[in-house]
Amino acid sequence: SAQNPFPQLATIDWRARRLERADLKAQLPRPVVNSQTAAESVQQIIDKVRGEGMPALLELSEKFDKVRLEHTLVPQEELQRALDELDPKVRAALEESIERARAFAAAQVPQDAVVEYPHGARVTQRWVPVRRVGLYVPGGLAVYPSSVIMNTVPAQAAGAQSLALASPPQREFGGLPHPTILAAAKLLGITEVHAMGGAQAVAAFAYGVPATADPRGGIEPVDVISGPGNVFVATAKRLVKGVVGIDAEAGPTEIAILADASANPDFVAADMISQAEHDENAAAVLITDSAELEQAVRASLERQVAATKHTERVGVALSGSQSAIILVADVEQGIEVCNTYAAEHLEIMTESSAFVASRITAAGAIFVGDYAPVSLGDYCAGSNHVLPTSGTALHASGLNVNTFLKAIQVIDYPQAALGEVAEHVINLANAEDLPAHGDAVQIRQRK
Ligand code: HSO
Ligand code: ZN
Repeated sequence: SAQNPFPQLATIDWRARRLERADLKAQLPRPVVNSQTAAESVQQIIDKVRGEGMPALLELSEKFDKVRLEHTLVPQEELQRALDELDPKVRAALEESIERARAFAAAQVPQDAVVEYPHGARVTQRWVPVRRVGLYVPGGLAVYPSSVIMNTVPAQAAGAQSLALASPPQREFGGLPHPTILAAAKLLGITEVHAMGGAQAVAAFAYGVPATADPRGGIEPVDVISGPGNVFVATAKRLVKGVVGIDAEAGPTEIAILADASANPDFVAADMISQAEHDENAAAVLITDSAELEQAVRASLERQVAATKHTERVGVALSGSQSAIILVADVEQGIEVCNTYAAEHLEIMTESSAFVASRITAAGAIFVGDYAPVSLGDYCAGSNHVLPTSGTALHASGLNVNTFLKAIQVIDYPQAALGEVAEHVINLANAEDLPAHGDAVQIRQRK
């Protein structure tokens, strides 16, 4: 239809209605998710691996991945072979991606915070990396070497000593993980790769697997598990959280674009499609104050969706209730919508896009202007592509070196410095009816 091309994408018209924040939040397009379903079977898998170790792990691989292994550890020669056989163009691209990501991650390492008080007292916040990281990489249809980079680089920049990668064994590759994953691991300097997947891999990382007669058999427990995965992996990570740290749970991927009449409609449509290509539940939301832009984007979608490779998947994602064009009265209202939606990826294609971007207070990542599409950030911008989804950007951050760091507070008070505050400690201790707390200070005051 010439009047309203690509009608399967909904329009939400808020031009005449300025919603209060709570209503706005409730009426934003979001997918419906059910996450509780897998918990029981996943807990059983975790308990089994925890209780029986390597034999259980191998038995579960046979059951779920249809591969019978003798141990999980991938030989070093296989990592080298995968790298040798990698398409040189892909290798060059991965190397560029790694180099840019490393530069940005290195710059994120925080300085220790030190404060000095009278008489030589000093309190320090010292940043220390977690010792060991378990990185999960899915197998199956979506083989994303870029995600290996995005998870590994900040862990290495943080200074984690030990990094193990798990990815499901694949029948068609003789029980090894996908060769592109192995090649990416080799490029990044990862030497410990395990052919294991699903909830059982998460359990093995969280609780470790005792050594067996086979010296390749044991898996040391990790401190943090990161990386994407299917519903079983996500559920397992949630169930072991607390035993280990985890990165955020990733929901369906999403893009929001704030654009005005100055935006290029073909760029807007291309970026919506590129995100919708990920999966049928992916969300693409355009927020604009320009009805002309809306029509031009619809016309462009009509052409570009028909021409793209994954037409069907893209069509489903764009016609779902999670995707829409939201019409607002002005860019100001658009900013308010963006700050409530808290998109995983937010693109700003407006006049003064850098200024508009500076007014954004909730987003996983902001892509500024016409020449910073999300796909740049997915692969080669230097930024991380593991970002908070489903509105969690209201409180959470994308993957960065802090995910793999913890802060230790160091208290260093000489005697005179303690003397300076002794009275206050004793008085507060008494006020809380914890006089032994005060005594521990008093006993040090006797000369
Ligand atoms: N856009 C995805 C990341 C990705 N894209 C990986 C391509 N490969 C979620 O941020
Ligand atoms: Zn992507």
